[in-house]
Amino acid sequence: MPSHDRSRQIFEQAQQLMPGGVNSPVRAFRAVGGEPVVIARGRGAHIWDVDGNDYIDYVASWGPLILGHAHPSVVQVLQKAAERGASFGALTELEVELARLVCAAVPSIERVRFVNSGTEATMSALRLARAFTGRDKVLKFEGCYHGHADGLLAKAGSGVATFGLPDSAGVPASYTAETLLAPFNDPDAVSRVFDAHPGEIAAVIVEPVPANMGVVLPEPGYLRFLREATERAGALLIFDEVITGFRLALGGAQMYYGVVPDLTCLGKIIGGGLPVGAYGGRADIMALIAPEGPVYQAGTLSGNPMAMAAGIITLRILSNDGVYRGLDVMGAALADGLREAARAAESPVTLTQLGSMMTVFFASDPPRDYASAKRADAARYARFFTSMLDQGVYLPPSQFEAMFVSLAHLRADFDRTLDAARTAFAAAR
Ligand code: KE4
Repeated sequence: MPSHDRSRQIFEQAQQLMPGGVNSPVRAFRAVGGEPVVIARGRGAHIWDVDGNDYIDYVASWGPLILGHAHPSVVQVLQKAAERGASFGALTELEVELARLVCAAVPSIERVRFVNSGTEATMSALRLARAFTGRDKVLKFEGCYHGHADGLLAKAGSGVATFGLPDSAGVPASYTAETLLAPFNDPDAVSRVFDAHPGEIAAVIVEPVPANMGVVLPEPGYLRFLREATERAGALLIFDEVITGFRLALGGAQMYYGVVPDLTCLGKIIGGGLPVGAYGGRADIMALIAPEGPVYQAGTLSGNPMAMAAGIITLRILSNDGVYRGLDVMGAALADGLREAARAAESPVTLTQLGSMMTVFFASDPPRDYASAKRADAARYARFFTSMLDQGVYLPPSQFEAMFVSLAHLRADFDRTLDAARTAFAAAR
């Protein structure tokens, strides 16, 4: 068994100083038990903890590290950017270059605003949608996560498509009263919400391929239905592509499925590992953003040169021919290998995979929405996770997250992963 003495020491100190000892809840391993390992460094597809244990990493910092850790080109541009000065709070040419790359790649984005997180991106996109339509209500889907802005921390009340109730302490009911909810993959539920609130809904916000209830695939025609239903109702369609943006294709899920929203939220990959979020879309809508229009949104470090430099080199590398075909092949190969390993261990597992993102559900059927995803056996996932961690494979510490393959993963990494999985599926029985 690997030693975690140093991790334990550091985590003990961390808990004295920071709530849960972490700066984001999921990192505390509470969904899988045990204590988190403290990471010292990463390179390529691998990370090492402070006790020197080596892990094949499938968290990728929750998605951003699609090139792998410490990619030489990213390190180089960051060193140069740091030498020129980390931030000026003024326009730099780097912002123009990253904006050009994003607008060229993402079908819906004619103009873009950079912020510092996915939360800021979705919060700002909703404010913009409300201003553009003059309407107050928004519709989101159970199990989809769009960051921690008050109005988006809502869960379904009683019944199905109802007013949202706060999903966190400290959020007044009035802040989620304008948030409507429906199950994902249920067109009738969406129609019922629009019928119940004619002329009131500013926007529908959706993860086009939800990854925050584990990876759940949109059923054929569902995204097209949301596009047509919002157009009919005079509401905007917002794709939260913080995870799927530049992950599923250079143009994200909207390119992959051929459904173009009015606004798109981005994050993670476009920062190359540094804090960046963005929202963008139709030029006539984006024209409402200050200082051009009346919708206020601002940020001290928005568009900072370090993050822009990392994002630019990342998107340039992703723009090379064959990158996404390679990621698709690798993702499918790993998913097939994991399915085979689960079958060999007679473990009832469903593996949902699209491109380089996937989730191992301890369930007999692939979930289609949050209610079915929640029926997965999270306790078995926790046992699987722990066995994989002890064998040097670092998976998301929650059943309701996504695993990511990067351009840095090698066949040897997959072979080692599948060896570990055969043992871990048996341990999780
Ligand atoms: P951030 O504010 O964490 O940068 O982005 C929020 C966000 C928005 N939209 C989607 C689809 C997201 O997945 C996220 C954040 N993702 C989580 C993991 N699923 C971040 C990990 C964490 O919370 O620590």
